Amino acid sequence: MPNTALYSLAGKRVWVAGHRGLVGSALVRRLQYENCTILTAPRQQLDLRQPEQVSLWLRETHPQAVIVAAAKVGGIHANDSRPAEFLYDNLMIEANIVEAAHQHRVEKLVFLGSSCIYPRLAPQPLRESALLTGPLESTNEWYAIAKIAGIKLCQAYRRQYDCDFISVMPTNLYGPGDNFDTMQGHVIPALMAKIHQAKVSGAETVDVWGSGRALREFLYVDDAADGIVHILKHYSAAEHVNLGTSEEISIRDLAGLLARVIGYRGKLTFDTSKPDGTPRKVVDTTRLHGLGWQAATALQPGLEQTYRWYVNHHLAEQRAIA
Ligand code: GFB
Repeated sequence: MPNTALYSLAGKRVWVAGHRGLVGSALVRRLQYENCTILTAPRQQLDLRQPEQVSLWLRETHPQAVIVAAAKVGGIHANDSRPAEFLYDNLMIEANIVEAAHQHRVEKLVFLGSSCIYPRLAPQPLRESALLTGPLESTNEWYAIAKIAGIKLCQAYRRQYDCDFISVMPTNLYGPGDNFDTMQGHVIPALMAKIHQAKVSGAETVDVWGSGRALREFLYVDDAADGIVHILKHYSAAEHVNLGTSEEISIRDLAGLLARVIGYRGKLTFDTSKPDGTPRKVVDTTRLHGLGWQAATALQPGLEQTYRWYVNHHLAEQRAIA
């Protein structure tokens, strides 16, 4: 591991944009172990799609470091059915934050991309250099275009204004704080909620979308936050850095593992009228490992921790509201 950080967080004011989301809330947990002041903006006070509000927020709070964890996100169905929101909201959020960070002389900015930025049929594992080498996956091309634009914004501001803005490209994330909506969420929280409901109601089958043959890589969100902070401190260059485990699993095996973790003994059926999305998506982590970081949480313990959080916090909170 490189011993000396290129950028020290000690004594710095760090704004986590999107602190209520899956990654943002994990970043707030992680940054508590750094000797820094964490800044977060209440959503009712700051609409990140409004440039004046973003500029005013930076003028008033003057952060020295910014992590752009704010984004309109969702699973395959949300991406496929709300293209305008996924493109417009994400373009506005990232453009406003990057421009305001430049205006207000932010020392270090980390932008978070997504593994859907790579071409649908790019060689696996996906190297950073595969960006913009072929057509995108159609179910999430709108989100992907916005995320590619975010990476390019950081590169452009670095090149023209010498800003230390970098991009990290996390693989599919999961963990406490995820969106467990069965229609809008990603595969892990959506299937966890569906399988749990089936267990509680005694349903004999659970519908898994697609053929089950698609391959995905998953990173536990607290590992992702730790990796992002590590990259923030140890990396400064135009090209983005993949953040993942390089391990993949089929959706069929993932669904079986979830059923075991949840204790569901019914049958899993595959609904092939629903899309598989990208057939395979596993990132190359050579650059990440070169920076001296790798993930600590294997998939099964990560799913067990997430399930405990889902039952003890998410469902408990919902019962309290009802
Ligand atoms: O997680 P997911 O929605 O996103 O779906 P993507 C992953 C795979 O799980 C797909 C299957 O092959 C789905 O068909 N799947 C099976 C399910 N059952 C379910 C279910 O109940 N819900 C969901 N959501 N999927 C997203 C992109 O792609 O990945 C975003 O749309 C973003 O742009 C994100 O990049 C990380 O991996 O297909």
